Amino acid sequence: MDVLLNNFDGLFLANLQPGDYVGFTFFIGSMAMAAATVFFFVQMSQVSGKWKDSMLVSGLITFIAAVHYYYMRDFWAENQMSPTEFRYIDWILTVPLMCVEFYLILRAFGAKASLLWKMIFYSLLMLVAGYLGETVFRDQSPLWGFISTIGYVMIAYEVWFGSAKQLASGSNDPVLQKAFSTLGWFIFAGWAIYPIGYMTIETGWLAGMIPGNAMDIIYNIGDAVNKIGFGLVIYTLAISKTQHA
Ligand SMILES: *C/C=C(C)/C=C/C=C(C)/C=C/C1=C(C)CCCC1(C)C
Repeated sequence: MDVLLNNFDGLFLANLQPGDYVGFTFFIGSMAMAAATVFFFVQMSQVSGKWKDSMLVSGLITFIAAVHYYYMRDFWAENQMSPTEFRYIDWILTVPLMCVEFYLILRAFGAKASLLWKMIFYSLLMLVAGYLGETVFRDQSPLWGFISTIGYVMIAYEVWFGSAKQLASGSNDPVLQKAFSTLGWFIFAGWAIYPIGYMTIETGWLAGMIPGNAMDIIYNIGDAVNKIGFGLVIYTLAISKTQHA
């Protein structure tokens, strides 16, 4: 009977214990991402033409995150350890999709696929280096964090000063420019939340100043701000373009 129950036990999700704040942020994350997904998919029918693609991508970003948060919550509850692999698989899917959002809104103003691939390349550099710094080369996490930051800075440069910025400026479309610059702020300030989390690992520059298990809380806040926030900016843009088209 015991054996049976023990095996049976394995079929269920691990429970969060009272006081497990990190675990609860995973739980809240999965709910928030799921709710945002429903919202973005439902609103797809309210926007016109090409804006449906943008809304679809917003919904896919939060959907992929919702599924990963479901697994991350379980992994955390079971092991009280960072679900690093789930985390980076989520990011490696969703960050390129955020690059796709930029491409989609700039396409009408001449964005080429090369801009998209450039941004995706920078994001892969950023994420692969971050992953290596958190896992295989944890002893040299500052070095890998630095390499990762190069990818991050290149993306920010592209959006603030590079060809993406020039396309937005040349659009002569104040509504689009406003949304574009808000997305730029998400990259500059919202994405900057992540390196703070990374620096809390034991070899990081903030080790000891912020408790070690703060990393997942910081990443979870970053994801909520950036994935849902980004989607809402796109939604606002799509709705106003639909009404004033
Ligand atoms: C939805 C997920 C998003 C927007 C994830 C973004 C992740 C980053 C901007 C991560 C950046 C990192 C650095 C700039 C240096 C240290 C390592 C990372 C990967 C945490």
